[in-house]
Amino acid sequence: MTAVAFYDDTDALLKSVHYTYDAFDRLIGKAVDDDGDTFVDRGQSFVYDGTDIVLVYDETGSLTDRFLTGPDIDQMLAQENGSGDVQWLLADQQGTIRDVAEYDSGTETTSVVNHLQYDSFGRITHIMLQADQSGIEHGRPTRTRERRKVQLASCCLQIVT
Ligand SMILES: [Ca+2]
Repeated sequence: MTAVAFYDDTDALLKSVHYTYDAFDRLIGKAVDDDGDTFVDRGQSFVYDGTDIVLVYDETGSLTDRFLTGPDIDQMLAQENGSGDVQWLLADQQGTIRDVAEYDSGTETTSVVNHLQYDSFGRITHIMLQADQSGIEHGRPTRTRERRKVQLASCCLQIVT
């Protein structure tokens, strides 16, 4: 699939998404026209190390995410956002990410900021987000920035927009 277009009942273009692949059939680019005016509104470019995405850039060429992967299949060890915040993904004995730890360079401490629970199909059922320094917010599936980051971390084979 290289493109998806959405039309209304009068066949007016509402939105389109174009995908670009390299010679190894890896997704290397995604361009989205959110309003159907044929101009790209946002996009992403992906850089790989083998089969693993290691860098993600936005449509302006700014680095938005960087991933540190391990030698195992889909083994993601850490991710860094464009602001330089690094999160370490702590897996269990089966490689499932259970906790996310973040290093705070200001306080020189590392703390668990997310705890993940899954159902029997591997879908995230609960995310416990650290609300602030005073405690843990027992979460429900949300669409917060943290959840997006977790989705990227827990399924590095998928590309989440
Ligand atoms: Ca547009």
